[in-house]
Amino acid sequence: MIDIPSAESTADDFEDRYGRRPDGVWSAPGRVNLIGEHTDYNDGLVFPFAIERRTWAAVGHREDRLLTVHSGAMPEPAQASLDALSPDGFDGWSAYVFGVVWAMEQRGVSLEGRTGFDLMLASDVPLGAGLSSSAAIECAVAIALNDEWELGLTRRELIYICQLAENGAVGAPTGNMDQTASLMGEPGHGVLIDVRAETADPVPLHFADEELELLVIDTRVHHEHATGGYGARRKSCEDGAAAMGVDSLRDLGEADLPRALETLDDETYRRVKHVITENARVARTAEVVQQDGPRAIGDLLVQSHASMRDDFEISCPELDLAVETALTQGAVGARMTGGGFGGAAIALVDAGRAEEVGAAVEAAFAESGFTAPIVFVVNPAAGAHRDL
Ligand code: GAF
Repeated sequence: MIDIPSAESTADDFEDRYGRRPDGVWSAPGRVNLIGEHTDYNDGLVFPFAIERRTWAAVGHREDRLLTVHSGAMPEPAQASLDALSPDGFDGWSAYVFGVVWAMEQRGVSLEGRTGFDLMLASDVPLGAGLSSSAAIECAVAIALNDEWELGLTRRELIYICQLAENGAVGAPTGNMDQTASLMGEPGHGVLIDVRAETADPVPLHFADEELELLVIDTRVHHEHATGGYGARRKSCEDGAAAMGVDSLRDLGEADLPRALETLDDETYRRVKHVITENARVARTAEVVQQDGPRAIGDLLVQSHASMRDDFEISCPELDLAVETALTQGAVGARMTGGGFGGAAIALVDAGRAEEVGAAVEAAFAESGFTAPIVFVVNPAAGAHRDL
């Protein structure tokens, strides 16, 4: 039997490891992005939601200046000192934890006179599936330390701290969609994010009211945003904005596409076109879901996938097959979700048909000789909070 972690089990693991009860347990969720891909670092619009899969952080204070982290998923604990925090010294996964403390200091939190902590992490957010397992760790640690050290930081400030941890300590040049979804999610709601305006508004999704379920299809093709295509896409967007004479692609709309076609080389044009049209699709999806309900957003999801497959070129055969099969099986809409180059697809399906659609995707993967996918249903869930 697989042990699914919880706040209680994480507190017990803390006690087994450190010989005392923790001061508290906090948790933060992974996320699914409903629509709006690679728009966040272009100052754009995004529409993700937090999911029930979470990372728990049990924390207890220490008398000295050391930080110790254990995780059930990792064989070795990691340690750092509040007196010598530098991203160069963070090893592997511990950068997600110590990076948050480093980022707090970078953004003006004084570490002077503070004592260290012991921490136990547990998570059921799948790693490398494009569901923000990394943001879930960062946000759980950030919200825990905000309480434990009585910092009084706002959620907006925590978003920027966690993004800085990801960019400066982990080394992934991401935007802040994942951290925003994890910190601002609400049960039953999507989070409509306007990165430029610094807003994150809850929008009811009504999946259950409309007898729909959201299926995640983890292709198990692993991706890594600290290296590879993600940074290359970001650079194309920056180059495209510079060539068009604007600060960011958010300054462009669909009316600018003819000029972009004349100005940019073919590849940069297609990257820019994806971002411009994706921003428009996010705005439309938020309107349509409120006016006509979630059954009416299917075409927008499908168009988003086509744009990522053909123009932004971040899909892969497994993601395309997952989307095509789900649609053939009658899904209302389907698209890849997250940074791309692997990870997961989502499909909005009639409640009760999730198993059938999942089985069809599994069969199609087997027929193509792909690794068996992992398919599960997610629900829009609560953002980061204190559990115990
Ligand atoms: C990853 C990044 F972390 C996000 O910031 C976002 O850019 C996403 O890819 C693509 O939309 O999840």
